[in-house]
Amino acid sequence: MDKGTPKAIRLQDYRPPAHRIDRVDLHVDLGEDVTTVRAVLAIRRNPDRADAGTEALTLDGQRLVLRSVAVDGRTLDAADYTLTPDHLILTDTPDAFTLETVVEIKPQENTALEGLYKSSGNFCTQCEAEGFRKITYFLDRPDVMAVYSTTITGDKARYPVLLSNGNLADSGDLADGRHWARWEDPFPKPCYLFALVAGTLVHGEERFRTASGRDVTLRIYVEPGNEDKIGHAMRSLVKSMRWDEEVYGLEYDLDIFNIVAVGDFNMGAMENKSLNVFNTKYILAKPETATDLDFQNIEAVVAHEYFHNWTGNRVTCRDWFQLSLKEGLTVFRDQEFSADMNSRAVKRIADVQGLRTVQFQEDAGAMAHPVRPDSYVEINNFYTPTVYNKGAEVIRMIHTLLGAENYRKGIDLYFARHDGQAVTCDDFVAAMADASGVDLSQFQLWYRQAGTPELAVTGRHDPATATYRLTIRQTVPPTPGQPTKQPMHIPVVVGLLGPDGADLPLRLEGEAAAAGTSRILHVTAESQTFTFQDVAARPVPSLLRGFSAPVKLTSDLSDADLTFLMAHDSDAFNRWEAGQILGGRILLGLVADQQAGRALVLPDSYVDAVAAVLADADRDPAFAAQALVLPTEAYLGTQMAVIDPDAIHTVREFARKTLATALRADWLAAHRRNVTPGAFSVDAAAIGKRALKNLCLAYLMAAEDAEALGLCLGQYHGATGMTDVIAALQFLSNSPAAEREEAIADFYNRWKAEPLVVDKWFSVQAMSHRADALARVRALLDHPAFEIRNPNKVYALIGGFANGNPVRFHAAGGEGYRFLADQVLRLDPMNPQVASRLMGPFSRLRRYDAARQALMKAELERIVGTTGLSSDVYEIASKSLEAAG
Ligand code: B3K
Ligand code: ZN
Repeated sequence: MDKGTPKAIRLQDYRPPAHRIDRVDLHVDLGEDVTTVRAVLAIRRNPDRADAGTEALTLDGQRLVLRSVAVDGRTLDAADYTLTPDHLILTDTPDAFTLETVVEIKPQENTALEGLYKSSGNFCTQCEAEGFRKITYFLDRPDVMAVYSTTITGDKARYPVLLSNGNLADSGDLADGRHWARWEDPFPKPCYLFALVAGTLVHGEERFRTASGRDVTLRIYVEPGNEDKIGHAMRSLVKSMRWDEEVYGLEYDLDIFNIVAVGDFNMGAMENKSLNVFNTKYILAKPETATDLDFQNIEAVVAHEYFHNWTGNRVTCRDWFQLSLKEGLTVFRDQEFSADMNSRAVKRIADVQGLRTVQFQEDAGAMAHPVRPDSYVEINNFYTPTVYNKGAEVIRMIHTLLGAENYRKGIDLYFARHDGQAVTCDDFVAAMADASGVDLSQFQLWYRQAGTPELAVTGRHDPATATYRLTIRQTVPPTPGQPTKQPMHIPVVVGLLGPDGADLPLRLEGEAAAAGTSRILHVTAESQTFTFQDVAARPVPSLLRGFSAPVKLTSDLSDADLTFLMAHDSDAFNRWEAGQILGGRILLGLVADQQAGRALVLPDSYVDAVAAVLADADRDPAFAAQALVLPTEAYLGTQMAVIDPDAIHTVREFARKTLATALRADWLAAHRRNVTPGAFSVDAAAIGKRALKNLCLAYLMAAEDAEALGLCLGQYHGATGMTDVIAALQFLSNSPAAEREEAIADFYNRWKAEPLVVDKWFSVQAMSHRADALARVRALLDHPAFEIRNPNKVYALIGGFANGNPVRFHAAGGEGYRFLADQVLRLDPMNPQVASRLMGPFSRLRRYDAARQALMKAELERIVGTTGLSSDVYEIASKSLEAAG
């Protein structure tokens, strides 16, 4: 590190700010060389910090060229303040005063894409978490909330559109071809929600009338040429606004809601007050260029950012440790919205798959942290699956424990208490507990303890007493900094299936009557037994219905029990889950065979179970498409003590091929039945049929025969929608067929004008399991369409290889590791956030064999030994090394 080893920030050190800033008037003068920012701040001592006395005012500021500082109109001499690379410090200020600073910045040189930067010639901002300090001197922390006005001045021809938060108050023309606009945002907000956009943009527009009759203008701004790809995002926005009124009673609160889509963006999108800025990936869609998954992701991300207007903006976080207060809650909200708009079961399956692969891996690695972390070096490293997705599971569990009605009462109380405030996760839980009367004290451990809890369940039926006893044991594994854990409060939703497959009424010991056929068992101790009455014959338990808690569950269910659940469970999620458990068990058994050099044999009973799901597939094609996917390589890895990427890959491919051959006629028939002729549509039914059809094609291609290849090529050349085109290309990219290279070249030529489609082309090649994948990825770094400064390109090609191609990335010689470390070091000086986001696989090195660990360690040592490293990359590399021992 150039600045010495960066220091950890700790939750326990939190203090309210010594000063408050009530009002901000920003004047941003945009230039080609230099942009000038004049900030007029109304500052006063914080009355809640009587202990602060006359503490100096320490403003954050980075990479700013300070031109002047004035207090109450009096310009200060350099001797009157202290300037450091990160701060502007003023002592002896009045109790309340106006501070005016003028700084210069160079957005066109900002490759980190944090603060004010340029994308395709347009100005835009990204301030969360700590980017506002790169725009002006400020108290850059979320518990400082102010009312803003923003006046933007710029060249009218280059930047005809000038946008900021709130309502447009005034605008006008100036001499020399310049113009200006003043925006006023009446709602106090933390500076991370500030936004400014200026450029040449076109927009689509819609009107929305809120439940109480406010007329809102909705606009989506894009670069010219993309006007035809706005419709789906706009419809998604309207649906989210309506849903939030209906389900949460929350209405939009301003007259304008703007979205701007930009091509260079570090993450998915940003919820700036009334001016959301999006990665183009989550706005632009038409069937020719976007897949069904893209359409669904757009709907979810548009909703997510919109929902932040209340959960995040109106009530925000006190400090960044509380990030899950807004992110976990808002993810839960967008998941439920998508479930209501589409198939609930299929949505839940997809979310759980994501959680189990990505978040469970994080929980088992060097970066494991609680939903509310205790400390961080670089906050940008904590926008994680744990904070977002496990955080959403925590809210979901609260919803389960309280029930929908009490949950809503809790939400109402939360807003009644905290609207306009910056609060903590504890405040949220307190509102939930107070409104419902439910005791959540032990439950709060979910915010404090890292690691995935493990549940071991055994069942015993006693025909003599007609009882069924479920014994549940819980353990929470140690994680870095948390060697021992306390038992958690885990809601385990269960049902019991009778011999005919129907749900039994559930009466627990001590209860007078049965209460429902699905109920919550409150697991709160290390070991507990629950006894069900009136159970005449041995039932099959359906455990953790709907994945009611983010845990790893093992049980003594037999293969026959699982097959029974696959056929009969009334809980659709658990029908899928039973198939995954069975598939996982069989594949992991084969992995052991492979490691021991034994021949691989896929049991007939498993082939029959898959055949049964396939035979029933037309009833719910979207569900079947999920149920027929074998557990992923990443998921299988999470189930092993030491991950063996080669054996996992070999075994999974073997199983795919065996199923492909054994059920060839069935795959073909199902494929034929689900080819939808006629006009292309992206409704749920059509999406489901396409998913099933492409799954069948994937199996058929695994058999590597001429007929399958013919079907695949036919689909590649004949399809109208991107879902089918890219699926065919993906299967071809894994195939030994000579037509592979032709198709890859053809795709690029067809789509080179569409950057988001070219990203798919990079990913498909990066994730091909063919032996030459890394060589190809290296060559593609020099392809004219690859841009190292564009995050989407980096995530598609380098990220696609490191995260989406385990067998090639973990090649025993270590060349994948060397490649990733080289790219991290190349990217770090340009864009630390993107560099750091590529480091994920290294943080899990302890999960691999000694030889791979040593190779990864060597790369991490090379990274840590590099001078001038960002705190982002330094934190992940050093923590990964520490955990490696
Ligand atoms: N709140 C932003 C994420 C900001 C990430 C900063 N490194 C997007 C979202 O979660 O909605
Ligand atoms: Zn969010």
